[in-house]
Amino acid sequence: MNDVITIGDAMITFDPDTTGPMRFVNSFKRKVGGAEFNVAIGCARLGLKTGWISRLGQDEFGRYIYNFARGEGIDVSEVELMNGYPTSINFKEINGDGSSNTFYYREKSPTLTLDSNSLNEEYFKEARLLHITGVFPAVNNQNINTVYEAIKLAKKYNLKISMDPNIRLKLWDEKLARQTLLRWMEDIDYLLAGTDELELLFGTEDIDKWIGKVKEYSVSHLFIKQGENGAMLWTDNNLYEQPSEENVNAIDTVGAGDGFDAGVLYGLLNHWGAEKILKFANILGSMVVEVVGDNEGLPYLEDALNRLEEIKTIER
Ligand code: KDG
Repeated sequence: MNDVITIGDAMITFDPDTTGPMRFVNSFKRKVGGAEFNVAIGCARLGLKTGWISRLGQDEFGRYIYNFARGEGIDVSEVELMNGYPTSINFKEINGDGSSNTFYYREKSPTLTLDSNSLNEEYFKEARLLHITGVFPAVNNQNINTVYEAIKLAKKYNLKISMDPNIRLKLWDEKLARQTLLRWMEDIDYLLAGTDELELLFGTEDIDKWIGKVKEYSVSHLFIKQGENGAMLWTDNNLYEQPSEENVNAIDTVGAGDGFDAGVLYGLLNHWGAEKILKFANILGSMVVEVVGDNEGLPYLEDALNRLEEIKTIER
């Protein structure tokens, strides 16, 4: 049985060797990325049994990502390599402050061959939680129906559902993003979102109004990610706040939110209390930003717990 299953498009991510405008970057490192895939890696490293539903190209990059996933211990039984569809790619441009721009090449994503009929019902029967994000539906309109079908299967078999809106306006427009994600909200248990995303979804900057809205949708936990300003959790009519980790040297912020999500899912599935979950999730986010790459900084459970419990590791 998988603890967590997720569905999404992974990519070969080219990370620049130098900061600054991409037209002046001459060399890149070949890595892997993809919002849902990063969460799967994070969960697997923490020891959760994790399954990933996807399609990759039947090409060298597809084989690389497939083997990478297997190496991380992710269950790839629902991943197929498809002929005629190149594995998705993105190039990153990293600015001096660690922020970045992304350039996608994923119009003919292999996940176009994954539709609502290709979801394996048995896979959902055997899982505890479905994690979805707003990236996969934004890659192609067809994926909107695929995710909706996944939500229906998750409901049928009583899985908890977590959603990170992960709104990428390079991939879809605000209106479609809002309409799609709000429709799904009715079935979501855990919402993990940034403040800008909540503003876009609910049309207000007022936190009390966000809480009012999620109550209408019967979301039980609202996690509010604020990056260097920490995070909040609203649940059971209480609002918890946790400052961000101190002394974090952020060099690449991409993937921080996915790390946060993996920490939250681990805490929730282990029935931790609100404050501990927030602290742990912040730790995971901070560990991601200290390393270049979308998922390289995601820790193994022992390392994350050492930070949580402030246990010093012996280095030499
Ligand atoms: O959350 C990080 C991801 O977004 C990144 O790994 C790749 O840009 C990406 C995407 O669209 O999935």
